[in-house]
Amino acid sequence: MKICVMGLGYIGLPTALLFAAHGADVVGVDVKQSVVDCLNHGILPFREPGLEDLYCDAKERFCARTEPEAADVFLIAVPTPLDPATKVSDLSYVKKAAEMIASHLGRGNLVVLESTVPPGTSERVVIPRLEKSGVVAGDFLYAHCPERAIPGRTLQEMAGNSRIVGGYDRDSTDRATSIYQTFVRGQIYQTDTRTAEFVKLMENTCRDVNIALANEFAQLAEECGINVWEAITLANKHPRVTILNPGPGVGGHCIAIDPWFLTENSTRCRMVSTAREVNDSMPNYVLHVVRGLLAGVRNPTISIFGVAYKGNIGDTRESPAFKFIQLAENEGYAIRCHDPYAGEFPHPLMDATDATAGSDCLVILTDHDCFRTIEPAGLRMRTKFVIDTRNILDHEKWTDQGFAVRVLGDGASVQQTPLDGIAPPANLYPTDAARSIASPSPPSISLLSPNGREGFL
Ligand code: SAJ
Repeated sequence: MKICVMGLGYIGLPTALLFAAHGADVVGVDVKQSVVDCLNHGILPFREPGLEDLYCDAKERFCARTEPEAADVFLIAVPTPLDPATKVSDLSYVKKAAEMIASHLGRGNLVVLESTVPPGTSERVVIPRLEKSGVVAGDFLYAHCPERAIPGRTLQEMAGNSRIVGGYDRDSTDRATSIYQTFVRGQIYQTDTRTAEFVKLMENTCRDVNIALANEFAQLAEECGINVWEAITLANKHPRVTILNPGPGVGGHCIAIDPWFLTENSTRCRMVSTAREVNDSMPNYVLHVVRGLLAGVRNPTISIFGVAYKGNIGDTRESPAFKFIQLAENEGYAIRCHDPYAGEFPHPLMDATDATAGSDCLVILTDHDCFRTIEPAGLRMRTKFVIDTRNILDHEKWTDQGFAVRVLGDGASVQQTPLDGIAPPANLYPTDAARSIASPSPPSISLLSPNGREGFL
């Protein structure tokens, strides 16, 4: 069996290599010559656990090209970005891939769309372009099989997770099911193309709404003086309750994007768009907390630990760090970033010591496991404020080292009016000059201090 995979990104490349490692002859196609050249020299364009070993198992049956060629199966795994201005899906890569395949498509061939798309896209956009080949759907087979793999565990999930196969007709569904069974150990569920498209969006939207609820609970808990992390743990003891974790926002190419694919053709998505708004506002909320701590500090510097969109990966797509940094710089804060996983990032990435030397507030934005074991004693900050938006630090260790720790959603540490009558330490605020960062002072925020009593350090 010969398979042509269109798009060698985070989904297309692992999928192509899995098929090749399980006996298919695979031609991987990517418009980027650099990606093709790298792969044909055994260099992988991104890091993912297990991918190098898989490449070794697959390389005899895999090659990369910039153009498709005749094959038994064509698989489309190209990006479907969101137009940030209109919040509408950009299907240009999918259209291009379908047009490129059309010139090689023959009777009996199967075309599978893995890219995430709005419901109805297969019928309205992809199949008509494939039929420009002169072969009509039914004479070629077609299915939508949305990927469900999470970055950081992509290979295990591609093989282990259950899969949805939505076929144009019965033959298409059965044919697509049989090719995935070459490496998928999970159950394969069959349906039609439109339902499969909808299911994919439901999965990611459900997660986004759940995270938005957790983020709202975090803000409510702060107002109520409650530790949301403890509360969520207790609530999740209920057999029918599963609340996810709050955080500084939702990133990645999926959960932050896909809900808009549901709303773009509908006027009935109030909850879905509200959840997007809540999650997109979390960087503002974190900056609001920073502003409260650093109100009046001269030339304040913020150290950001973690620019990847989530823990233990280097992927920064749609990361909340982008918005947080933009907002903070607009308010005049100097920014320093540290992330041991991230590769390219518009802001220089420093080591932990340089990123914190002389800074005023350390903000944990990404839940990398390595941040859990940072040694605070080694950090030379001007003012020792830490905001843990992921609840991953050993807070006692940090407060023992003289740091004031503020945990997102931990209202137990947010007692109102800590500043009244407490003189700030010397030279923290310039007495002679107007405060450098004149911003509306948010409600004062108390801090966990070494002796457990509120107060300044
Ligand atoms: N996040 C929270 N709180 C949580 C869980 C996640 O704030 O409790 C944040 C993360 O920090 C990150 C974002 O949400 O910024 C998304 O991370 P994620 O781990 O939830 O998901 P992704 O985007 O890495 O992968 C998702 C997965 N979808 C679901 O779990 C429903 C994956 O299975 C999909 O294949 C993938 O999207 C995709 O490609 O669609």
